[in-house]
Amino acid sequence: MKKLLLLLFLFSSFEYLNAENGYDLWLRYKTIDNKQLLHLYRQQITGLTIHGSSPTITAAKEELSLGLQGLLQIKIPFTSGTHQKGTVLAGTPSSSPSIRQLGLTSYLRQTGSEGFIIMTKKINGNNCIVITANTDTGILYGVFHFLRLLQTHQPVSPLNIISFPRLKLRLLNHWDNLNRTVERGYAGFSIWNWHTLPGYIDKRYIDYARANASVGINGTVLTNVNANATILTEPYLQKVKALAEVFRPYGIKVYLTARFSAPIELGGLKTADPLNEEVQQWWKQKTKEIYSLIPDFGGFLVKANSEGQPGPQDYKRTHADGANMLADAVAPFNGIVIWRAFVYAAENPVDRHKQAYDDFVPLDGQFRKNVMVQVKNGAIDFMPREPFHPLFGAMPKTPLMMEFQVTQEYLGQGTNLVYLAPLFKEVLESDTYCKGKGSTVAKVIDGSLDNHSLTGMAGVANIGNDINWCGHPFAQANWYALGRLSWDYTLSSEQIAEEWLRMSYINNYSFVANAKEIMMHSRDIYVQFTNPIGLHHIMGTGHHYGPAPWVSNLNRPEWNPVYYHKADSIGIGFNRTSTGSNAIAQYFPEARKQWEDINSCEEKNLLWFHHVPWNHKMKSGRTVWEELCHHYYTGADRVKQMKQKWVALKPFVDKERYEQVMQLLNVQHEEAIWWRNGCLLYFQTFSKQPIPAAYEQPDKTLEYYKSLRFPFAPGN
Ligand code: BDP
Repeated sequence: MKKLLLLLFLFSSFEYLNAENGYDLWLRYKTIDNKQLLHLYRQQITGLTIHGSSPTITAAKEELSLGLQGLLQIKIPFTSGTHQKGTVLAGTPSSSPSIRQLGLTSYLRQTGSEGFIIMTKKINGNNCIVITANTDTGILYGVFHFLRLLQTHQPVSPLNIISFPRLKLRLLNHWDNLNRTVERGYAGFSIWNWHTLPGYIDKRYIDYARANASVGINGTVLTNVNANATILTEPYLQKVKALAEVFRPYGIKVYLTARFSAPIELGGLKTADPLNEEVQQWWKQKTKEIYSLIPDFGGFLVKANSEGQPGPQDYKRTHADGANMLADAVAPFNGIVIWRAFVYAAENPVDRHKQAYDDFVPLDGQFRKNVMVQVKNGAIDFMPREPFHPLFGAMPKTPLMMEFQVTQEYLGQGTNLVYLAPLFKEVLESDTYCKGKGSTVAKVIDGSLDNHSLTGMAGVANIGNDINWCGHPFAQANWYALGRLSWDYTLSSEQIAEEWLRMSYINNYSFVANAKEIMMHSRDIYVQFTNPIGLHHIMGTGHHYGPAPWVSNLNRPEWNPVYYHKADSIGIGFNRTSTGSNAIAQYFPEARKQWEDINSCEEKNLLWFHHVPWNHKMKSGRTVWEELCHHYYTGADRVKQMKQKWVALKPFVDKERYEQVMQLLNVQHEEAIWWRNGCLLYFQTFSKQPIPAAYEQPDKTLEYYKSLRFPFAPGN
C-alpha cells in the first residue's frame, strides 16, 4: 500500500513538473482548477446537441468534445432532440428545427455569414445554451468562443452574446519559401512540408487550422511575397489543393503569391506585360487551372516592382494595369487580388517615406472592384514605432487592407518578449482626419468611411516548425492578437493579453495581472532601448539583428541606417517637414499638426520628422542627447525589471516554459545593453558629449560593436 501511495505521489508530482512544450498554443483545455467553478460548469453543461452534417460541423463537434472533456473532465453526451436543462444546442436555423423555433432571425440578420450568437434560451421549459449562426462556419466560431469562456473562467449563464467580424478578410501572410526557409522567420523552418505533400497530411496542418479558426482567421497566403513561380506549376498546385482541403472545414481559404514574371518563367512567353494579350490569356488559363483544383481559392497576393521583384513598371505600365490584369483573371471565380503598396523604386529617392503614396494615390479609382491594396502600417517598414502610413485615408476609392508584421523582424526577432497588440492598436486608433476628426485608420480599413465591403487585415506570420510554433513562448500571443483584432479591432490590448494568458497559462489572478503587466509594457520598452524618440531603421544589415546605426556603405542610400538618423555635428533625425523632404505633407493638415512644429511635436516621433539640434530642450528639461541617454539606459533597466517580474511568477508557470522565457529574458537583457552601448557610443561621435556620469559607462568600444558579425542569423 505504502509503495502504491509513493508511486501515486511520484506520478502526480511528475505530472505537475511535467513541463509543457507549447504545442497546444491557447487551446490547452486543461481541467478547470477552481473546484467550485468546475462543479458549477458541470451543472450548467449537461448535454450536447449539434445539428448539421458538414465537415465544418464535424470539426465543431470534435472541438467541443475535446474542449469540454479536457476542461470539465467528464464526457458530456451528444444527444439528439431532447433538450434537458444544460444542453448546449448548436445549429443554424436551417439545420436545426429547435433553433428555427426560437425566433432569432432579427439577431441573425446582424451576424452575416461568419458571426454567431450564444444565448441562454428556454426550450421545453429548460435553460439551454444556444449557439447559432447563419452558416456552419459561424457555428464553429461560436463553439471556439464558448470554449474560450470556459477556458477563461467566465460565467456561462445567462449568456447573451452577438459577435461578428468587423473585417471580411483576416489573413496570415506566410513568407515561406518552397525550400522551407522562412524569410524573417525565427521559429524554425516552414510548416509546409512541400516535399511530402500532397500524400502526407501532417497533423500540424489541422492544428494550424484549429488555432486560426479559434481566433477568426479565415485565409492564409502560403508563400513568400518574394515569390517563386514554381508554386503555380501543376505538381505544386496539387499540394496546395491538399492543404486547401484540410483548411476548408475551418473556414480558411488559401491564397498564393503570384510572381509577375511567371508567364515568362513558366509559360515561355517573351514578356509579362499586363497589356499583352498572350500574357492575359496565360494568367486566365492558369487561374482556371487553379480554380478547377481549388474551387474556393482566395486569390493572389502580389509584391511587384519592389526590392527587385518584377512588375508592370518593367513594361512602363502602372500598378493598376498589373493588378487589373490579374483581377480580370480571378473575377469569374469570385477571386480577389491583393496588391501590395510596399514599393520603393530603384532610382535614388528623396525620401523613401514618400514613394508608396506618390505611386499609388494617382491610381485611386483605377483598380478593379476585386482589387485590394495592402498597405503596411507605416510608410518605411515594420519599424518598432512608426506613424501610420499616409496612404490610409488618401485612397478613398480603393479598399485598403492593413498589413502588420507578426513575426518580429524589427522587434527583437526570436529572443525578445514583445507583445505587439499595443503597436497594432496604436496604428488602428490613429486619426487620419481624412473625413474630419475621428477618421481613424481602423475606420479606413473597415470600409465604413467610404462604403467598401471588401475589407481586411493581414499579419506576416511568425509560425514555423518549432515545437511551440512561434519560437519565443510569448510570440504566440502576437498570432493570437492579430486574429482577435482582425475580428474585432475594438478589443483592448489588455483584454487580449488577459485572454491569452488565461488560456495559455493559468487563470490565477495574481499571475494574470503581473504577466499582463510585463506584456503591456514590453513594446514600449523595446522601442526605448532600440529606437527611442522616433529613431528608425538603424538595425544590422541583411539579417536586421541588433544595432548598426553606423552602416553607410550599402549600394542604395535608403538601405543605410545613416540615411534615416542623419546624425551630424548639429543634431540628429530626419527632417520630413516642409524645410526637409516634406513627407509630412502627405498627411491631412489636422493629422500633421501633431508633428509639424519641432517645439510641440509628439516626442515619441520627434526624430522621425525633425533634425533636432543636440542641445534642443525636451519636455523633461533634458537636451536631446541627454534624453537619448535617458531612454537607452531606462529601456535596458526595464528589461532587468521584466526579468525580476518573471522570476516572481515562477510558482505559477510550468518548468519548461518558465525556463525558456527566463533564458530568453537574459538574452534580451544582454541585447538591450548591446543596443544601448552601441547606439550611444556611435551617436556620441557626433554629439561630442559625455554619457552622464551617473550611468554605468559602456565597458566595450564602438569598434567592438562595429566588428560583430552574425553570418548565419535566421530569417535572412
Ligand atoms: C522587409 C523585409 C523583407 C521583405 C519586405 C517586404 O526585410 O524581407 O521582403 O519587407 O515586405 O521589411 O516585402
